[in-house]
Amino acid sequence: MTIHGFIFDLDGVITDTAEYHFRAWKKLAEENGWAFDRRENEKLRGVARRESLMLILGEHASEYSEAQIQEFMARKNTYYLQFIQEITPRDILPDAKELLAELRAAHFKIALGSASKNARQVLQSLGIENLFDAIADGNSVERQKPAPDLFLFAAKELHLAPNECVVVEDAEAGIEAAKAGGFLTIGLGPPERVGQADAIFPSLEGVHVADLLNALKQ
Ligand code: B16
Ligand code: MG
Repeated sequence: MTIHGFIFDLDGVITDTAEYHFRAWKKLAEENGWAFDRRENEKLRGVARRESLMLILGEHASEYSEAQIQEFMARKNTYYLQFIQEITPRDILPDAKELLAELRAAHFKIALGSASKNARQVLQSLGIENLFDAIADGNSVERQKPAPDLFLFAAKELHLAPNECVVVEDAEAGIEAAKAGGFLTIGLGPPERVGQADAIFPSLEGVHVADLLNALKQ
């Protein structure tokens, strides 16, 4: 099958919102006396909001009511929204914007495939919303990564079949989701994390369209 489209994850691929997610969860954890550090935060990479909270609470999750869980998620999001007000176009990861522009010039369709419910706002702050033909975010589907639903939604929006699209992801759950949906996959990061991908790059820095296509040929 010929490749006609690319679906990009947001956090860890186009920008590093992970730092802001960390600060927001940390603030909530401190207010409640929960243990939470950067090592724990690494487990939340690409994981949706509710599942992230469940990972932080661990076996203590059952001690809280649904109303409390909802309040924790809302409070974390309020903090996160405050922190991401700092985001500007300078926060785009090296060469990500250049690659998006190169893909557009080569007539590939481009979608976002992010678990975040705040993805649109982040893209606006980065000033690159216009580079995407479709946006699939945390509001688009019920089942989150590692279920393939988000990427299937994105492909549908692009009017492409999964095997005509490449998913670019930095999280293990994201690669798993893409593979489950029948997509080609590019993993960004260490093999321990994205080793299941069809091709791996440390990041998008210095990466051009030809590099992606060549890496997928093998
Ligand atoms: P929100 P991605 C993910 O973004 C983040 O990696 C993850 O840490 C976060 O919990 C999730 O979005 C949900 O974000 O609370 O803003 O809805 O990597 O899928 O772009
Ligand atoms: Mg990510």
